[in-house]
Amino acid sequence: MKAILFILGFVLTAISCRADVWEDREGFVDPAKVRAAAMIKPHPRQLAWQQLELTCFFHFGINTFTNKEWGDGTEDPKLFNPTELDCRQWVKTIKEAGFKLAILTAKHHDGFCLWPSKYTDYDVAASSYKNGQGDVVKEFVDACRAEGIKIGIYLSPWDRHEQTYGTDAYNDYFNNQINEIFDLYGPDIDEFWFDGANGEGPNGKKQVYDWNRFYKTIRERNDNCVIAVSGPDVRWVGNESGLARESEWSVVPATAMDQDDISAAFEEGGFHYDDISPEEMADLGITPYEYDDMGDRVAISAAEEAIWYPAECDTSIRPGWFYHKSQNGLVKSLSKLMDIYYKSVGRNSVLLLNIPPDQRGLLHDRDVKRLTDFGNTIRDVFGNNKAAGAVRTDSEVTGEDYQMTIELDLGSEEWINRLSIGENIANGQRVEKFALEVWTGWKWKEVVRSTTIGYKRLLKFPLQKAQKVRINIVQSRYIPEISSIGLYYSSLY
Ligand code: FUL
Repeated sequence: MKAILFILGFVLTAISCRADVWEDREGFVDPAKVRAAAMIKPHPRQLAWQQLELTCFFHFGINTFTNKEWGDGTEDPKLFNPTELDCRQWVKTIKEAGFKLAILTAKHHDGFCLWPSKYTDYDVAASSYKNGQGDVVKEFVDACRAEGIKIGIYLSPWDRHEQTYGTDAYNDYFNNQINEIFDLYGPDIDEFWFDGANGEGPNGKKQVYDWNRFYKTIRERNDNCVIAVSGPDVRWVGNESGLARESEWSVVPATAMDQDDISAAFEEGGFHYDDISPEEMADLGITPYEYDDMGDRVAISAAEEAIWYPAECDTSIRPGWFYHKSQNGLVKSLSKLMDIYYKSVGRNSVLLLNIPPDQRGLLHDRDVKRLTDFGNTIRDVFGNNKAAGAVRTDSEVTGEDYQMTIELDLGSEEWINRLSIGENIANGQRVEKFALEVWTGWKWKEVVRSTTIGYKRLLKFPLQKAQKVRINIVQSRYIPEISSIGLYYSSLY
């Protein structure tokens, strides 16, 4: 009994010691800079990307046939030989689960190209697949177009095969390949994904990338194409667990775009940690990025310049990025995927979920089943918005913190325990602190409080029965523009 009381006491103390989510970080605040940050808007290509919410990766290549995660570029291209390749199966599966864009690893760090490239002979043309007559990128692009899924290409800057790697000539090589992708499959490539891993090439040299040249090429070929991670449009969230921060700002100091820092973060090990939250990483002292709030008032005040640079949360449905038979039993559970959904899409980020095709060139049954369940669960939980026909009354905006309330009359008493709320981010991201309250019949009762909103915030709260609810905007950088509010009931997720 004593032991139980002791444990209970410990747990209660731990809970009561947890910092309030509204607690501000100590430090210098410049109100003019904070206000200016609220005026920063996304580029239309960034806005369109954010609205996708669910995007996916297909890691497929020579590693699929060697059972490796990182090939070293010496693998025999003949090993690449999917027996039942069907990109339409991949794309249909993800489409049915609600995903809107897919990214194929056209070239991973091993340098092996999934399309017949005129700039190298280390590609599908040298493989056994269709006796060298195949083109996986074409099959992928055709499948995406047929299913109405947007197209993304992962082209690894780090190349462990190409002999020119580490010299200026490699920048030509890489730039040529970007152009070649557009020539053969564009112009409607919607995303280029450049990771930050930058190791040594076959000659032991490291590459100094001509990033600006690559970006310019992409902009010239398709100005709507988003350039992610080692790129100016989309920011890597900083871990490979699919989890955003509690407060995830799309406006951050411009230094977040520094390519050397991004590479260093990858090398420091940001990508080694699966199933670990940013908060846990910070506790462990692993801070390749600042895992705490990157865009709070203190961060913005210290920055010379702030930019719109929204977060993308990448993770794999399995422990590895590539398919390994031994991981068939390790496909992430539905509850894990739903937790990731709440902490990525539900925290102002886009989820980039990897599903690796197997050696047949098909998504494995277990992954298909899990994805299908994932899509159905999202539809179940968020399909019935109890606030859809609500009467909404917005108060005046008052004070330096732009406080206001938004009252919703649902028309009848409803059971609710999930909130979805969004800002009109076309005009910027502004809200810093807000709460959800329900009318008990004689007073307003707070049921959950949170920090940033951005494009979308999803929150769970204890089950309530209410007809009137109220969003209380407690602190905002400028006039709040709340464009969507949803209230739902979920029994499990
Ligand atoms: C990292 C790579 O090293 C991994 O293999 C994987 O492609 C991941 C998405 O990005 O940088």
